[in-house]
Amino acid sequence: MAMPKPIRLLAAATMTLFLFLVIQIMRSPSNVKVPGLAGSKMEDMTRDPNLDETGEPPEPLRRVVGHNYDADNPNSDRINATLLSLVRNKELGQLVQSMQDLERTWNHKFNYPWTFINDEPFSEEFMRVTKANTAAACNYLLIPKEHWAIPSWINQDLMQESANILEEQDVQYAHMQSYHQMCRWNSGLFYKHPELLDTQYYWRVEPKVHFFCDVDYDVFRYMQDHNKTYGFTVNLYDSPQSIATLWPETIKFLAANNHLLAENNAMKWLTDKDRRPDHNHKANGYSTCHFWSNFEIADMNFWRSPAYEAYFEHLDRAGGFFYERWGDAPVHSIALGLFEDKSKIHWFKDIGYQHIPFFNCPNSAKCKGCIKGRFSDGESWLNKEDCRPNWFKYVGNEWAETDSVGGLAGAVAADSAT
Ligand SMILES: Nc1nc2c(ncn2[C@@H]2O[C@H](COP(=O)(O)OP(=O)(O)O)[C@@H](O)[C@H]2O)c(=O)[nH]1
Ligand SMILES: [Mg+2]
Repeated sequence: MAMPKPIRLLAAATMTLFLFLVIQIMRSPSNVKVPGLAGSKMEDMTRDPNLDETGEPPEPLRRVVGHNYDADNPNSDRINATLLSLVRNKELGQLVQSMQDLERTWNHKFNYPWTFINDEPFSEEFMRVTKANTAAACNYLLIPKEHWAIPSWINQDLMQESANILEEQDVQYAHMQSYHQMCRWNSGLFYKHPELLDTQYYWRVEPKVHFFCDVDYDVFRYMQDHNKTYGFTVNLYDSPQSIATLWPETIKFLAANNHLLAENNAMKWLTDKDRRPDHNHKANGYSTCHFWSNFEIADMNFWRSPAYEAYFEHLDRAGGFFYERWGDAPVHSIALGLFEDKSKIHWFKDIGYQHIPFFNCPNSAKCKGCIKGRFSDGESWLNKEDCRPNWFKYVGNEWAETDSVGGLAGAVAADSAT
């Protein structure tokens, strides 16, 4: 029996729509484009720059010469900096593993002091074992109670209710109060510890991380000599559910403090909505791109600046460290992206690093134990959490000039020759 014409038309339209959808799904991801060849920028990553042979960043670089970095040299070339680890006594074994990696690849040469910090006193065992794993000086600090405590203006009932909602949205650590306290402390309090007030640079080290590559220059001197504020290894998307109102609060802050915006800021990296529109949508205008802050090499003077102080104060009063689960990573990253000149943010590409489940693993004979270019050793969907393509697109790849040909540097050269 012949179908009536309207039904035939409907069937044809449905078939066309179905075919269109199948083609869309089977197409390679739409965000893989030809790399932009303007200067050192990349429109998107078609190839991980960690596959290109990587050496050291540009000179000047300070190296070990004779005894200039000996642990007991009172006139050493070390500058005002420390390796800094917030850690619990029960994490001693995992911390020692991180220490051993960092001592082997870098600190046995430069002997920067370690600072361990805790909300409870360190055990005798903790102090004995950590000291035994370095020739450098070790300091053990207790966090002042008022820095760690949940602030008086936080409503505990609301906090519990909010944690229930976050948990329903699969936000990790929703009900773990200490995790919220840790994120707030790492955001706006660590550099206010009375015994750190005179320290300028720090390298944050967490338990259970790995370092893979020999680094033969003083990274703190690199920061100082090259006028860098912040160094990262891994650049990621965040879980939008954990920070739903962080960007709206940031916009409110900016409305009254627009003058604090750096001229050469990284706003576009923070607000991109092309690559993961859903993330931007759920985070109310924030791409969720951030530097993964379990690794940071940075200048505390940025956190001590009036701009950051005012921003942290605003966020702290808004309560999102407890009513949501704002992490120190997005908070630090938004502040850097807005208030700092983006040329002062450095990708430590040459520092091979892992914090489960992500890596920064360069292609270099100095690296052992990681697979060059590997971004994650978890499920393959984790690869889409990489936010470096946005960083390269809006800020650039500072290594493009120095990395060996074959990768981006080669592509740029080839393009300008035509
Ligand atoms: N002293 C102390 N350190 C903590 C506490 N919670 C987390 N940390 C430290 O904060 C850092 C981040 O915590 P971690 O459990 O690694 O969180 P994740 O990496 O986000 O899963 C690590 O250095 C932990 O040792 C806490 O309650 N007390
Ligand atoms: Mg960790």
